[in-house]
Amino acid sequence: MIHRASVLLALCMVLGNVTSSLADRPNVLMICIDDLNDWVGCLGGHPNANTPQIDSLARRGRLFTNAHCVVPVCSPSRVSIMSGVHATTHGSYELGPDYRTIPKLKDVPTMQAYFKQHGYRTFAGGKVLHHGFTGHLADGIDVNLGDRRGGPRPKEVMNWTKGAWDWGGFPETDEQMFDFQLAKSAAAALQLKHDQPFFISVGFFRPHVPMFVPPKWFEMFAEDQITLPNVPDDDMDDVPPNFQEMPMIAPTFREIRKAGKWRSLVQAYLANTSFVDRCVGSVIDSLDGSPYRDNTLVVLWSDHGFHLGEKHQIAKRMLWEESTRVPLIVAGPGISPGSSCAEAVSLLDIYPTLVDLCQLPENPHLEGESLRMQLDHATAPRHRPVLTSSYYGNHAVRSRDWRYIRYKDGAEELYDHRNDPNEFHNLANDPKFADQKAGLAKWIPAVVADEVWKKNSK
Ligand SMILES: [Ca+2]
Ligand SMILES: [Ca+2]
Repeated sequence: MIHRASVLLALCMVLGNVTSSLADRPNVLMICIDDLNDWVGCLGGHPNANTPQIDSLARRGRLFTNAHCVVPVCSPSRVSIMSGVHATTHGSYELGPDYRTIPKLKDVPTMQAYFKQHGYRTFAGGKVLHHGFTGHLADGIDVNLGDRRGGPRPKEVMNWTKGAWDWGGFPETDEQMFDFQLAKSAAAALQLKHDQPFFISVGFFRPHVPMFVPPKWFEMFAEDQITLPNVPDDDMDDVPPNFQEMPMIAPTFREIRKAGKWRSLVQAYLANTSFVDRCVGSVIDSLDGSPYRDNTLVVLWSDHGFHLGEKHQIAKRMLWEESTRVPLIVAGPGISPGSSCAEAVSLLDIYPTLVDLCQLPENPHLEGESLRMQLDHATAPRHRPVLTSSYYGNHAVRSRDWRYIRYKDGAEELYDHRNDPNEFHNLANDPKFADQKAGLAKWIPAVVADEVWKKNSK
């Protein structure tokens, strides 16, 4: 009899543990921002940046000051984050195919689907995947928080040409902005009574072009007092021509400068960034006023950076620091506040980190590494640098202190960030750094997946 009671007691304890482990799992609030570079206060990328909400979030968790994207353009960056698979494996290196059409990802669950599969209720709204959670990917999302992106556009041109590349103070109020409405939806979702752990993904569209936000955000930055990026006239003299004159949809830096619009564009980017910071704050305020404040992991990232003149470029897709460096913050239970990590980390690491922190079973598809060690100890070293790829055959390797770039034709660049954070001095042709180059180059796979764009895009 005693024996039977002991067995029953042991069984109850085991069952109790299983039940409590599911209930005790942290919730996840993932905030995705579009085209936000390091012009946030806590990253020090621009002296006029005004982002109190993101800075405050950074102080309450771990700020990664050396985080980089997998591909410096929207769709492949987000496909890589949400699949946990690198571009050199899935083969999307440009603005291109929908996740669903990439053969290598056929059996790879999105982060959201994986969490749903393991007991989470999933919410998503705005721009999370570039093409949205369409087709079978929609099965991974329980609640859609809205598909609209950004905000309304004015009828007349304000500063540049009609279309995606205009900017200015429009519309009148925050409430008219779709991003702001999305923040409200996410804030409301955080106030619901949740009977199971949740995974909320919120994707804000600004500062992505067109850079229209209400005038009050522009008024925060007097155009004549803005600091312009440091762009030496001769900066490109020591750079191979590969990515200097890529045909882009964006206006060129030359065109922007010639039209006398550089200062105005910089102002627009700062204004749009402060607006999106406000949206982030609305969501975090709601979390803080909810019962989930102490049991929710908050992850904030941007899909890639953005040039505002640096390396004589406007926009993205390059392999330099301004294209690849992004904000990445992880805060929540068990993460000590107030310190930052300077190790090079990849957005590919987000999926395995969340799987690890939420104690989900290992997903064998994931190619990144959990950041748990850096969340436990901000100074814990990382041994694998970040690989960023853009257009088939071009790669950058970013370690803690160095950036190495190798283009498809073999042309190279090498920058020492300890002495040259602006990447002004290309050291690739100095024989003194041959070993340094070789050490970084070995992280570029000898064989990479073919580009899938042409076969699968419509
Ligand atoms: Ca983007
Ligand atoms: Ca230079």
